[in-house]
Amino acid sequence: MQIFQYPSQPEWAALQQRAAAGQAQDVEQRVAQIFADVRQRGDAALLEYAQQLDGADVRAGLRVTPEEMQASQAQVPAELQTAIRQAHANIRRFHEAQRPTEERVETMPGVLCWRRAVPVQRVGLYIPGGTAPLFSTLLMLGVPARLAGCPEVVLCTPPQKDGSVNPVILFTAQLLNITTIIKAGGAQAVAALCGGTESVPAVDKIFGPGNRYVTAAKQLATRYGVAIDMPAGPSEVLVIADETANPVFVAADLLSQAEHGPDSQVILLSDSLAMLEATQVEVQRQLATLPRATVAAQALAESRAILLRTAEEMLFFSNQYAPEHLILAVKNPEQLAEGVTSAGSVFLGHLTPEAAGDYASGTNHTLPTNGYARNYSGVSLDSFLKKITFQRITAEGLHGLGSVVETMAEAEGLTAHARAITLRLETLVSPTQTQ
Ligand code: HSO
Ligand code: ZN
Repeated sequence: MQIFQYPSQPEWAALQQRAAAGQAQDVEQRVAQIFADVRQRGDAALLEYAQQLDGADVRAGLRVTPEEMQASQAQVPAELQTAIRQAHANIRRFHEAQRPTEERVETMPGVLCWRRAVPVQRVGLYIPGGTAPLFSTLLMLGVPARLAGCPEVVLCTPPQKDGSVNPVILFTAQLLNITTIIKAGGAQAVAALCGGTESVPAVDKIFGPGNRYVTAAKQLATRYGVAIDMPAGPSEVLVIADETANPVFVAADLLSQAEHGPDSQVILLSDSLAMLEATQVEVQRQLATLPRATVAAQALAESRAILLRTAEEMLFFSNQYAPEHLILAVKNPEQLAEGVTSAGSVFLGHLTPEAAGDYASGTNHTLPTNGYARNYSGVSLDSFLKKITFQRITAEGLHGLGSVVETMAEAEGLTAHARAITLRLETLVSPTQTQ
């Protein structure tokens, strides 16, 4: 982790740069082929891709059976079951409080307007498999989907080599009452959700992280009128640490981000050179004992430790960078937090690691990366709801509002609009007449 001392403002841009994103053209082309294939051949294509890309034979059925669901329970250690249940409860509690309450508003006498939150009817949750199947992500997506009341929730996850699905994912799905589970991964799963196949229901919105292929496929899905949660990119953390921070904790936080992937982004800001140096030493010490040290080391090679002059300067830097996760390892975190204008999720104080939010404190860990925290929020209950507006106008209301609309419509040259009012007003005898 290289230390940069007091870079001048013009040098900041380079330090805030993320690794070149951009989809490789070959990925896009391959994904487009997979899309076309799945849309044309449906399940048959999914079976082939499972064989080819996951090395799994799922000819016995693309859908997880109730028996498989039941069997998963026994395969998850009791301690892990308890932990997942606690995390589930906390995430539920936090997201339940996000339920919007809306009033009916009488904007003028007799003009009543209101809004109702309605769940997205069919949602697809994508959970990657691989070396680290993120069942925690299933909680983060499944809990708000259920609270929102989405009638159809479809889970797609790649099969393991033996054709089964990771039992912890199944256990978590059961907890969430998700029963439509498809053994399909990658771009082919996204393609299936987007339009449907014999075994896979079509959905209206697709959520969840994934590799470059999944990301490209989600982007393609939007062209078919299917919404996605947010543009995805490698995970990232920015830590602001003053002289009161504990380098051991700070190093652990940086490493928990770095171990996610070789392209994870890690930035440390401090106004104390001693803190940066101590953390640098500590990172190397802890790295040596990590099972995913190779991955973390790759991410750290691209990471930066930056010495700045004041808390204000660090905050300014962070807001410009707009990190997915921001850790405020400082003496007075509440005060600093007030000034945060761009970040996905913020962790205050020395005892609040990002890992807590990644798993179990209650907040969502599906967050905007790649600077999107400037204009996007993380996943929440809202991501699974649409707000429909309603209105009803009485005779009194039409008398009050009518001339306003007529005047504006005429000014826009839209006579039929004006007439929609005028013709009604003509039928009304008195302002008190209702309906
Ligand atoms: N830090 C990841 C979420 C995660 N961490 C899942 C552990 N498991 C992206 O926010
Ligand atoms: Zn994490």
